[in-house]
Amino acid sequence: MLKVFLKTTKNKFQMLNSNNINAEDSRIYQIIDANLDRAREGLRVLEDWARFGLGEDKYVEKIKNFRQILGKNHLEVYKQSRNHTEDKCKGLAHQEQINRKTSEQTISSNSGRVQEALRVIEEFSRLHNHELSKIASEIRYEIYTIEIDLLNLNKYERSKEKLKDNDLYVLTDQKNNLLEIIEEILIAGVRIIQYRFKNGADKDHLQEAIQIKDLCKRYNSLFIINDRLDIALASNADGIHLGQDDLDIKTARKLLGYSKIIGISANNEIDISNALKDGCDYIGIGPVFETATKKNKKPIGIEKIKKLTKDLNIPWFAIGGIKSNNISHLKRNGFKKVALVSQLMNSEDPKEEAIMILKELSHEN
Ligand code: TZP
Ligand code: MG
Repeated sequence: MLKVFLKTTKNKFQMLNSNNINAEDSRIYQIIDANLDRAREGLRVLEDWARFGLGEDKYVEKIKNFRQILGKNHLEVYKQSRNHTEDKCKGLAHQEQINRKTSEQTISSNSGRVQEALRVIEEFSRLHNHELSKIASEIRYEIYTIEIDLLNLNKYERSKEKLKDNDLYVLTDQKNNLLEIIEEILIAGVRIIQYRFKNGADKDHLQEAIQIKDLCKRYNSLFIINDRLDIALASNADGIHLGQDDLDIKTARKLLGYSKIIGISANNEIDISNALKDGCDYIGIGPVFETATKKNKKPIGIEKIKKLTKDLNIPWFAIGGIKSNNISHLKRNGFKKVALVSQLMNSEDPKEEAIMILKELSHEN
C-alpha cells in the first residue's frame, strides 16, 4: 500500500523555494527535516540488526522500503530550512542512551525513536503536506508490529544459542520437592530444563509450570514444556518438546510463533528428516540404553544413534538410561549432548551430581 507514495512525491512542495516561506513555516519545516533524519536513522539501525543480527531478509526489505519512502519525501524545502534557527539542544544525550546495552534495548529504543519521529512528522505536516502526514502514520503503525517481531526473533535466536551452548538437558519428574531440586540443578549450572508430567490436574501443572518458569528466568535457563502446547503457551515457556504422537511441528509453530523453541523426539531416519524439514530446533534421540523411565521403549543403542546423527547439523541430545557413570563412554563415541531424568530427579544431592555431570561433559575426549 505504501509503495504508491514513491511515485507521488512530486508535489507542490518540491516547487516551493525558501524565499516565500514565513518564519513559522520555516520552523515547522525544520522540525520535519530533523524528524525525517531521525526516523531514517532509527530505521537504518533496525534494518542492520534484521540483516546482520538476525539474517531476516523479509524485515530488511520492509524496513529498507520505509527508509526509501521517507527519503523520497524528504523535500528540498525541508532540507533548506535546516539550521535557520539555532538548535540549542543539539548533541544532548540522555542517560538512557548511554546505558543502552543489549540488542533488545537497541531494538526498542530505535523503534521508539522512529515511532516518535513519525508522530511528530504526522502532526506537523498534516496541514501543508497531507500525503507525508499519512505516510508517517502508516509507517508508524507498521513499526509497532515490526518492533515486536524483531524482539521475538531475538528471543528465538537467544534460545537457540542456549541449545547450542549447553550440553546437559534435564527433564523433570513428578516430585513433591520439585522446585527445590530444580533450583539445586540450576545452581549447579544446568541451563535447559524440561517440565515433564504424565498424571495430575492441568491447573496444578500450570501453576507449577509458572513457578518453574520464574525460577528458570532467574538463572537465565531455557524452560521447555513436554507435550502440552496449551501449558507452554499459558506459562509463557521458552518452547515445547513434542513426541511423534503429539501435535505436528508445523501446527505447533503456527500456534507458538517465531519466538519459541520446538524440539522433537525422533529415533529413525524418516522421523529425523521430517523433523528437519518442518523446522524443529533440536532433536532428542533415544532411548540409548534401557530405562525404567520409559519401560516400553526398546533401546536403540550407541551405534544406531551414531549413524542417525552423522550429518545432523542442529543440536541433538541423547536420552534414555544416561547416568554419571556412562557419560564418558558416550563421549568417547562422539556424543556431546545428553538429556536425563532419573539420575538427577532421584539423586540424594542433585547439585553435586549435576556439577559432576557437567564436568564430565566438558572434558575433551
Ligand atoms: N525419551 C526417551 S527415553 C526417556 C525419554 C523421555 C526417558 C529418559 O529417562 P532417564 O531416567 O534419564 O533414563
Ligand atoms: Mg511426548
